[in-house]
Amino acid sequence: MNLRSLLSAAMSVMMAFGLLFASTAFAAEPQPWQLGLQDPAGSIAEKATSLHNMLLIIITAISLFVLALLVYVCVRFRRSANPNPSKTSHNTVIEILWTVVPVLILVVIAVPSFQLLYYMDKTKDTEMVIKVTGNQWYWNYEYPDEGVSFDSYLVDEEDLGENEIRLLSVDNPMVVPAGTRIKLLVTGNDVMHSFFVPSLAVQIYSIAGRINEAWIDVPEGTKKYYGQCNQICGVNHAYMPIVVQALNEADYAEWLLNAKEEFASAEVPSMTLMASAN
Ligand SMILES: [Cu+2]
Repeated sequence: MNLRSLLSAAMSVMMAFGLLFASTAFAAEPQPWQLGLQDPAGSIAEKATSLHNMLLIIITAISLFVLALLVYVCVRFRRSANPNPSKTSHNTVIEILWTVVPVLILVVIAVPSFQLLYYMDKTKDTEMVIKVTGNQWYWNYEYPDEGVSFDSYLVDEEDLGENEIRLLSVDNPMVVPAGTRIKLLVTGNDVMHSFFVPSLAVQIYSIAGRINEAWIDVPEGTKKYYGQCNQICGVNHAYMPIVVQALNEADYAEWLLNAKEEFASAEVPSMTLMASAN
């Protein structure tokens, strides 16, 4: 078996593993003994996952290639097999190769990376806005166009209801309509936090005095997407989870109606403000 067929065999094994991980059905929450990423939800997460799978194949192929070279050199040029080592110090062909090939690999990686970066950066096609504020140690969600604002706290272990998850469930989730592109304005009130929902592939710092922008592409279907603050933010850092609850249009409208009564924000909604200015 020559080196090339060995490499292509290794590549096929890796691809099979990549497909295995990609196709395993995970919920939008971490699973015990989980390997790989959570199931992607929405276009951003799908693009991020396929980029990750491609990178996994490339880095594995490179690692195996380097390992194979090392093993070959150790065996072929060991003292007993090669008692008089050559004094070669330059080889133009191989020097060009080990410069050009890595450059080409980086280009292959850079093109989809930049595509994804610009895709994630483009918040102008979003349909609604939610302002997310990180606090020590809970999240606040504000719907500026609806005049709704509420805090979201961890559900204590002794208060867990049915289907609620220890350390991940919250009292008031961030409710969103399914099948919607949502712009997130993320800011902070005290120390640095980070809004991270793995299945939606959103991870963005929440910093006091600064507003960071991101967007999520919530797919169709009633589902909960779990996440956590992932910037070490103090003693209760582990106890400020995130739940994004996607509801169908009718349920969302009903939730909004109740929320407007229960969570009416003290501030004047931006739309009313604009109307009164005219
Ligand atoms: Cu935090």
